[in-house]
Amino acid sequence: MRKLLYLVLFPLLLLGCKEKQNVDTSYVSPAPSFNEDSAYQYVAEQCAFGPRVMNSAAHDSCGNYIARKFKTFGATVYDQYADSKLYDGTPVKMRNIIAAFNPDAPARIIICGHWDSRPWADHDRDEENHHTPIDGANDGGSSIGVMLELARQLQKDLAEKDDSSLFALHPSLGIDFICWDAEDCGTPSWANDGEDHESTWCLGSQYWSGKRHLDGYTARYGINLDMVGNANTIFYRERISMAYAPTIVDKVWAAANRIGYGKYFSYDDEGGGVTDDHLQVNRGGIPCIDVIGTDTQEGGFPATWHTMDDNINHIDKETLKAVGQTMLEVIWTEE
Ligand code: AHN
Ligand code: ZN
Repeated sequence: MRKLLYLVLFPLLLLGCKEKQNVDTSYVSPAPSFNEDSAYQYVAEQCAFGPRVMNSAAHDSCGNYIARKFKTFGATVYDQYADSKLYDGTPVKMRNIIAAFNPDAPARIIICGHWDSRPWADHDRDEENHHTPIDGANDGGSSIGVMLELARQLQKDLAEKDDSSLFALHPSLGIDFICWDAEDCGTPSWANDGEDHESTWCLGSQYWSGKRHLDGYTARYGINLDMVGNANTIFYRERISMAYAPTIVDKVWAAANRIGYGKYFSYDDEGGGVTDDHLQVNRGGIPCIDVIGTDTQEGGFPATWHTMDDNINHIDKETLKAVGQTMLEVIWTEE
């Protein structure tokens, strides 16, 4: 009798689970498994240099670290050095780092994010900290950590050298990881006079959108990652992305939901737009979206945003995994 009960109940229970998750459990992804421990380690290694603020030794050393890591993963690395100026006229030496896989392929996808960290914790609850640089584990470090792990996965795939590897099946596809410099040195709140300071942010991507790292370079589309490593993080369909690249938003959100990360990639309409590096890529003529974290509790940017709390202690491996696995799904299912 008891056995019979289980026989009846068990399929019912399964049905219940399936309905709640609303995921096609029969779907088998062709993508490899993103290793969140590895991504976390790359975030920690960046933070260990100290804040990567413009014109600092920590910044320059970390730039070398990022370029070296991508090279060890088999990428062709281009450096784009350029001069710019901060909101107050201070000259800055910028370095955009571009890591190309399958560099000669014509159909390219950009995955990008900034690698500098904010020189001022001007959103910290303690005013004493408003001039202190931040570690930027989430704001800067998390995107690059995810990108490095994606590169490691591409290298593993290349090393297997069999007919089922990504570039064997899709020889016309190439992936470019672009690490923007000088994104986060926009006018600090304590110096803001209420004028429009939009152009003081995203200096590296502004430069690149006018002068690419290679003459005539273009790509199918780009995906910018920003603040993808805290707990209590959710990703909404950001407004500028929806205006310039709605089909790419659909593609990425569908990929995430297909593999069970609908909890992170939400279709709820939040309506916000963010001035970020993706805007510069769009202005340069390549459709680009922003996967940017929103705090699930408070709304708005993650709670650690531009505070002293943006450090390695607040990095959450589950969020890194959700974003990284979604990126692999997008790459591996590209037509
Ligand atoms: C502005 O605050 C104008 N843009 C936010 C972009 C940003 C800063 N992302 C991370 N830090
Ligand atoms: Zn920031």
